[in-house]
Amino acid sequence: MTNVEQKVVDVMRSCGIDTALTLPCDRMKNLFPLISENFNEIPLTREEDGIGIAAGLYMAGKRPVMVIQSTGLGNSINALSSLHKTFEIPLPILASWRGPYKEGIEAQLHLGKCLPGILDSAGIPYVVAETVEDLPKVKSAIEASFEKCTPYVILLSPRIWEGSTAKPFIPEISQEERKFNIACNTIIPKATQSRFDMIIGIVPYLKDKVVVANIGVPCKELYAALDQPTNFYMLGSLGLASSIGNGLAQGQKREVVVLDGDGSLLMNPNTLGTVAQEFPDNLTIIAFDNSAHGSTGNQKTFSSCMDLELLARVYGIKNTSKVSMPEELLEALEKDGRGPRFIHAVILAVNADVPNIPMSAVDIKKRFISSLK
Ligand SMILES: Cc1ncc(C[n+]2csc(CCOP(=O)(O)OP(=O)(O)O)c2C)c(N)n1
Repeated sequence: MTNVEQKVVDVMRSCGIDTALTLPCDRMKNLFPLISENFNEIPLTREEDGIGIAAGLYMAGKRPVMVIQSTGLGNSINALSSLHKTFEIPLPILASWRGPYKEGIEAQLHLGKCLPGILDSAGIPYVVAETVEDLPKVKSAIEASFEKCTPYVILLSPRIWEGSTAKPFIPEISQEERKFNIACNTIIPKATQSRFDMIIGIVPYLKDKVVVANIGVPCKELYAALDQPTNFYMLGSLGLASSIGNGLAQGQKREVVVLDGDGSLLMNPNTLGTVAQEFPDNLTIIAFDNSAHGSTGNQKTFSSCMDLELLARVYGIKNTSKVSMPEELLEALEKDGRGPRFIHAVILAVNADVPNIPMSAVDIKKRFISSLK
């Protein structure tokens, strides 16, 4: 008789893993307490957020894994393709493979059956572990992920846990009274400045900071205003700017400034919750709010009907502010105050006429990683 869960943890430790991004599956429920005990655990509310955080952690010098249900791979294919595959970033993913083995939930069957084909055609390597004898394959897959700089999926069949001696563990959740004090009588000022005006205005602050720029025009405007090795230019994975910034802030000590957008944040607002929970005090998120998908032709977002600063506060980020002028943004950045910080910057839906970034994804990544060493 073997404690299979402990053996899986031993394999992860032998590969130098330091951080585990987790979203549970019932079949692996006895693994999660051991994960919490043995690694820095970052619990997720959506797997894509974890893909971005993991990329940031890796580029900051950490060795993260994800431990999720296989359905979460379905949520993550674009992020894995446009971030990890494109920039050649490693990420071992231990996924509880639902569907093919003794499955009781009909909704698990289709994706579970299609998953190997999906991974094959996305060029994401995978192995299947069905019994304890397969654990050396798990170790090789984790090592190959880091050596070959690719995501690598380890499909853990529910069969592997059968007969394990791991202690069943259901944590007790105490539901005490919770009190919140969130001011909501806000005025969102009229926008008069463009995103580019704002970026130009904060160049003195951004110099030598670790900066993550949202996909599309924001990246190109940052490149035109201030290109530097400590800039990470996103080329895809919409929604993950703040996730990547969160991982970078947690993985190293320098201050990280994220130039995010309203469209991006509304695609992945739960990243604000993860930031609030993990509380990296060296992280500042600037939400450039033009109430539009500016990079794709100004299609309206519903940020015009809401207050993004309030959203950040509702998620639990306490240090927030609102600005509409470049000098206000600079002042907010320079003001002392512990992070994580969220600055709502109201801007016009206008793009500067700036050129494309003439660097490949891998060159952006290599230059960026070297600058953090
Ligand atoms: C998953 C996904 N959906 C749609 C797109 C197309 N897209 C690229 S940038 C963008 C707009 C982003 O808007 P926002 O974050 O507000 O930034 P802005 O361009 O306005 O500064 C969209 C919709 C994409 N790249 N990925």
